[in-house]
Formats: sequence, C-alpha cells, structure tokens
Amino acid sequence: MTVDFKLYLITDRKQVKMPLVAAVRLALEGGVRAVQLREKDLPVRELLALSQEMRALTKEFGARLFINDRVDVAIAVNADGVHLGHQSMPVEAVRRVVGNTMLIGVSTHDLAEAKAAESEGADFITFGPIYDTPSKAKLGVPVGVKALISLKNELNIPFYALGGIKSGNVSQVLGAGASGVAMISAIMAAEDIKKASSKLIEAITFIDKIICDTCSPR
Ligand code: TZP
Repeated sequence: MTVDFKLYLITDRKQVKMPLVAAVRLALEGGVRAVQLREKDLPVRELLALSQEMRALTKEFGARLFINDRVDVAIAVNADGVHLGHQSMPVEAVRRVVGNTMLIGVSTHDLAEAKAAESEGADFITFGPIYDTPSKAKLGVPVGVKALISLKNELNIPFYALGGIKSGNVSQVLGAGASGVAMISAIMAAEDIKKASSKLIEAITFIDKIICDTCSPR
C-alpha cells in the first residue's frame, strides 16, 4: 500500500453543520481522496458504526480511510490505515499487529518527533501546527514554514503540513518541501465544503505542476 495522496482531510464533526457523513461526501465530491476519522470523544460502538459508514463512503470514491488512534476499529472496518498520536500505541507495536496490510501515520510537532516516527516505521507523518490555528492553540507557538525545510533534508517518508492550512498558503508549504497538506477547518468549517475541497485540490495541482511535472494531482 502506498501513500498516494496530497491532501489529507481530518474530520471534526463539531465543526460541520450537517451529519459528518454528508460533509465527508461533499469533500469527496470536491476531490478529496484521503480521510482521517478523528472523533476522539466517541464511545467505541458509535465510533465503529461511524467508521463502517465512512469505509463504505470512501470506497465509493476510491479514497483512503484512516482511523485515528484505534487500531482495533481500523482492522474491524478494513480501513487503509491508522493514524497515531502521542498517547496511542507505539508505531512498532502497531506494526506487529497490522503488518504491512495497513499504512501507519503519526502526528508530530518537531523534528525530533518526526525522525523518531520515521525510525520506528511510520509510513508518513503530519507535522505542525505550521500556522496559528484556534483548534490547537494549546500546542503553543506554531513551528512556521521554515521548519518544513529542515524536515525535507532530514526525512525520507512523506510529511504533511498541518495547522492553519488553507488554499492561500498551500503554495508556501509545498514550496518549502512538504509532501502534502492536511487540514480540518479549511474543509470541515467551510460554508461550501465541496467548493472548498476542489479549490484546495486546484491549488495543490497548480503548485505541483510548477514543482514537479510528474507529481500526482491528488
Ligand atoms: N495537530 C496539529 S495542528 C492540528 C492538529 C490536529 C489542528 C489543525 O486544524 P486546522 O483547522 O486545519 O488548522
């Protein structure tokens, strides 16, 4: 299984004004091809039911589905991968459970964490917050675009810029070397989710063409 997407949508049902499944459908219609279900406060049975719905939906669009933290739920719904945070099971342990049948993503906030995730066997990481973002104010000062440049030199796995990403700054982070972009509010809190998604995909495709003619437009 390969990390074959440029845009990584992370869900937050509290930011959408409709059922989450309807919101994610609009994002998929707008061109999103990778979704991380991140609904940390849901009881496991509700999470499982929602994950099943998300699996069916993402399959319809040939999109990747990742489950935040819960390896058991990811396996139960046949997700494409699991996304781990600092309180999750360590990457090595998850790898022993899922082998190479699933992709493992890891949230990181600095270079040391990013390198550790890579050496432990992560397939990709998210990195940030890059910019100010209300949802992660408690994480402290944003790391800024420059941090992506050092990451580019130190890392061999794909890394996704996260935190305050919108269509207007996609060129900055991709230009600094990020493999792709990840976001919550730019899509989840948008008035028109489909349009916001396609605008982001357009921005990625545009800058990708400039950076590398052979990069995939997802
Ligand atoms: N980790 C680092 S920043 C962040 C997470 C989960 C939140 C990103 O949210 P947004 O709305 O895309 O800025």
